[in-house]
Amino acid sequence: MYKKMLLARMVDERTWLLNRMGKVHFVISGQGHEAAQVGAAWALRPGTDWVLPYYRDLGVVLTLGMTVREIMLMHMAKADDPNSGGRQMPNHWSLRRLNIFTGSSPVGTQVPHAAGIAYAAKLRGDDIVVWTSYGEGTANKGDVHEGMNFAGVHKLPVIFFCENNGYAISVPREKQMAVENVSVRAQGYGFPGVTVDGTDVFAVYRAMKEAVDQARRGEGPTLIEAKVYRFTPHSSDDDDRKYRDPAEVERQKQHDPVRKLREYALARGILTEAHDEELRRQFAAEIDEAIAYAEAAPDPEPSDLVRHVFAQ
Ligand SMILES: Cc1ncc(C[n+]2csc(CCOP(=O)(O)OP(=O)(O)O)c2C)c(N)n1
Repeated sequence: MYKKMLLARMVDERTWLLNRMGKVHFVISGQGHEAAQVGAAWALRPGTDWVLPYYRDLGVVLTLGMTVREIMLMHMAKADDPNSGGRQMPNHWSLRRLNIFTGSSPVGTQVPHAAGIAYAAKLRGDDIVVWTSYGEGTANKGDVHEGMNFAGVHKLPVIFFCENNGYAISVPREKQMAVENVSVRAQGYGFPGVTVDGTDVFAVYRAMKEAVDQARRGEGPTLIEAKVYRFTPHSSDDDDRKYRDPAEVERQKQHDPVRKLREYALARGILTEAHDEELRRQFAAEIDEAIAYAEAAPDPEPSDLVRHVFAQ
């Protein structure tokens, strides 16, 4: 779990440098969300269960098995990008071999799709669960409520996973909803809702395991709300100093999930400083290699522009 969280952080940090170098044009980060993402993905069966993530879910796709090369091909919009052949915005995750379902840019549209896939699985008797994620701002969209209602009525094997980082771009939580926790809404749809500390990978995994087991037993959906904090601006096109105090961000870094797990593992002798150094060296080399690979890869052909847009 630590390896995946560290790799997600290091890939994410590197994309900001690539952005400043003019090599990738848009970055939307998961820094601060790593424990929530890795803890959630850890409870799923890659390539069997269906996953409808949202743009911050770098830690999810890495844990399921997307490679750093594939991620860099996406960032550089190359023809071999398996997410969309370089045709979607970055972080619109999609990978056939891992059952990662392509998403749209309007937020929340993945939620009815997740309920629909879960409904199909139930009708067919397929032994799968469906997992979908979104932020707390998106939790207020009609699509999310419709998807949850449908899933509650039909007791579908679907897990709704809200990564609540307290902001929808510049709008703080208290201006988005009149309740403290998104999870209370599950009650209105007839299934359990829990709030977990999204900086604690074990707490997230525990909640996920329970939800996954329940879904597999045919007992229906769960809403999990993971409370996290976003350390970066909303995206590389956002200036977060306009709506939050940099001191708040610094304070929140005391709960940095990657640092927390590192300290936990060091204190128990599971990780040593030397091993950690070695991991960081190894990941930096893997990222360097992936960037070089993606830079040398071919761009999409202009003539392919509408491939996958219209049926052929
Ligand atoms: C339907 C729709 N409205 C607005 C937007 C613009 N938009 C993109 S991301 C975002 C914020 C979403 O916030 P939240 O769901 O809390 O997720 P976070 O980015 O905080 O992780 C908005 C408003 C959009 N993409 N789609």
